[in-house]
Amino acid sequence: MFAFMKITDVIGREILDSRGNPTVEVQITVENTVSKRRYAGMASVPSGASTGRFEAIELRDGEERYLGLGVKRAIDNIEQKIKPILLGKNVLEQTKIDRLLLSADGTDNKSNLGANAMLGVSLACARAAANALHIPLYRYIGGSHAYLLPTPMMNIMNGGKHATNTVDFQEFMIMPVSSCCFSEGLRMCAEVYHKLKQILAHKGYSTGVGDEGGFAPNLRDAREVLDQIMEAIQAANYKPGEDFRIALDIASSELYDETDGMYHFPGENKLRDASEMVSYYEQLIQDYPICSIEDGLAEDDWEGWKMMTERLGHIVQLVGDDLFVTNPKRLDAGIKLGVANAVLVKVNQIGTVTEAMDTIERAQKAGYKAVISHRSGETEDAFIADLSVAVNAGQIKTGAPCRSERVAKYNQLLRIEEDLRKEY
Ligand code: 2PG
Ligand code: MG
Repeated sequence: MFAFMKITDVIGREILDSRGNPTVEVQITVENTVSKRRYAGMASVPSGASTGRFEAIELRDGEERYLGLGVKRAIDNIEQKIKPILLGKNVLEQTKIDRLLLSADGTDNKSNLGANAMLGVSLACARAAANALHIPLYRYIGGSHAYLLPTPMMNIMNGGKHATNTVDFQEFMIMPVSSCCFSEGLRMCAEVYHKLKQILAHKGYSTGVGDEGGFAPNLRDAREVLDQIMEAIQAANYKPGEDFRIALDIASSELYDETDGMYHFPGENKLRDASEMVSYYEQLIQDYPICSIEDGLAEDDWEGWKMMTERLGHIVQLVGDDLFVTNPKRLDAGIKLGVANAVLVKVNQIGTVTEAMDTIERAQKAGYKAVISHRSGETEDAFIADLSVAVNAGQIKTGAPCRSERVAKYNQLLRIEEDLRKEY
């Protein structure tokens, strides 16, 4: 007899994220139509601070409770509009489920049902399906091809919108390049993180952390931050360049001012135009072992991006975050124009598992890298850890080895590494 996993219940609930703001959690229950056994899958939705203008819409209530950030409307949409459509459907048909969500929403930016409502359901369906089949989530999503643990892009110094310090770049990340495996890379990163804390404390800087767990002292500019990181790498007995490279997320859309077309660096008290930004990166790349720059120019500056790709694309990875917003259409446009050479993948920027997978596939087919990423507002859900292995992304950005919502992803990757070692 043909068995399928029938969706029997869909529950939405308002929970808190790592910044103390409400977010959506979804619980899906399914029943094996032959054995009658029941399984459940739960997932929750992250939320950004430096959000791109072209991201799918996160529905917020705008009422007094939670300072306008409540998600009761999204929850109502899950229980009143999405649940009736999904009851009785086969949870194993992820693409079909996501298509149903898309047509029920009927907008380009998911403003009707809310990308937070849709993503919660989409993720929870994938997890319920994996649970029902008794296979790990990464295996369910990635099939037999999933084998690669990602290299952490570990954010150890926070600035921009993720901290209240004077640092203008948003993220300074270390990437272990001489490690044999994920667990060793993670250990090396954690060692550097602790050395960095000692160094900052010794120099009298604050060791308080920003939204993604990186330190957030008041330093003058990127060079001063990078100098501390180089010192920490060496203090941990590693060699900058040989053992560690540096990835930056400038999040430059936040620095860009449309009225004068300039990038404003309030911490440095400086203005730069697009070409000066790229020259600035060229100098930094010469002086530090930088291998990746994310959102080096603003989300709408396609011409600037083209110039930047021509000047830097052959020496470093150029990652489009606000530029592509995990959207297959925007990525296609970028590939056609030859801008960037990597895409940042944040599931909530697009709102369904199927569309995120589509973006990843398009990137990989075009020779672009796909970097799987958390948001600055996260939960304990480690879905993206599984996703990174499922698609053999090779890179994950999920914060410092500090704050449980960040560490949850690293810990899940440790479990997956153990699992894969048994298989091979
Ligand atoms: C980014 C992200 C994650 P946010 O810009 O890449 O680090 O930040 O979630 O605030 O958009
Ligand atoms: Mg970014």
